[in-house]
Amino acid sequence: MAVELYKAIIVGPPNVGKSSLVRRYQKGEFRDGYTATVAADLSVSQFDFPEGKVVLTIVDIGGQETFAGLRNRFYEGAHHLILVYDATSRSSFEKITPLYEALTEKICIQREHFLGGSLVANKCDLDGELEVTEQEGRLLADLLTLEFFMTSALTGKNVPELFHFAAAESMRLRRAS
Ligand SMILES: Nc1nc2c(ncn2[C@@H]2O[C@H](COP(=O)(O)OP(=O)(O)OP(=O)(O)O)[C@@H](O)[C@H]2O)c(=O)[nH]1
Ligand SMILES: [Mg+2]
Repeated sequence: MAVELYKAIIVGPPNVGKSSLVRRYQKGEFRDGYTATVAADLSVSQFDFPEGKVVLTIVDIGGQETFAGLRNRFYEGAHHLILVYDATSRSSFEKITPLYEALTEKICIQREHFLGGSLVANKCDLDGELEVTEQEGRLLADLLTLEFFMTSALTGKNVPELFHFAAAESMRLRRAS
């Protein structure tokens, strides 16, 4: 059976939980402490669909400003974009639109060959501390034509669904093009 290879990039401001989402998905674990991702981390996941196997490379890009110049290098050739904010941080939500615009401006992620993506509201386990409503998140996702997920790397809520969508949507969009 054919194997299809896709690349997903996971992008967002620092400290929103990008690496934690990947760690939860890949290893089924969660860590409390924060270690900023230096430049980027790569991992690979496999998915079995009725149509065939998908191998998804997940590029987890460090959000710190120091890596701003480097980031563009990792965008190249991406099939799927996962944009993450922290639902307990209004300022992280406000950085999503400029980040999205910067991404789409780059040669490698122009709308016509940039395929699919999701907007992710992470840290949804912190009920009492939410600074961004679900409705605001959904509105922005609609505006940017992204799927919307409310996740928690701590509890694992919607984490498999997020990465499964990335693989399935990459496959679907390639077939549709
Ligand atoms: N309560 C809660 N804390 C979380 C969640 N996800 C991540 N965290 C915490 O948030 C902090 C930042 O998580 P990281 O995954 O390192 O954030 P990041 O987006 O990869 O940060 P950069 O690599 O600097 O871009 C850590 O202290 C995590 O333990 C979550 O879903 N719920
Ligand atoms: Mg990280």
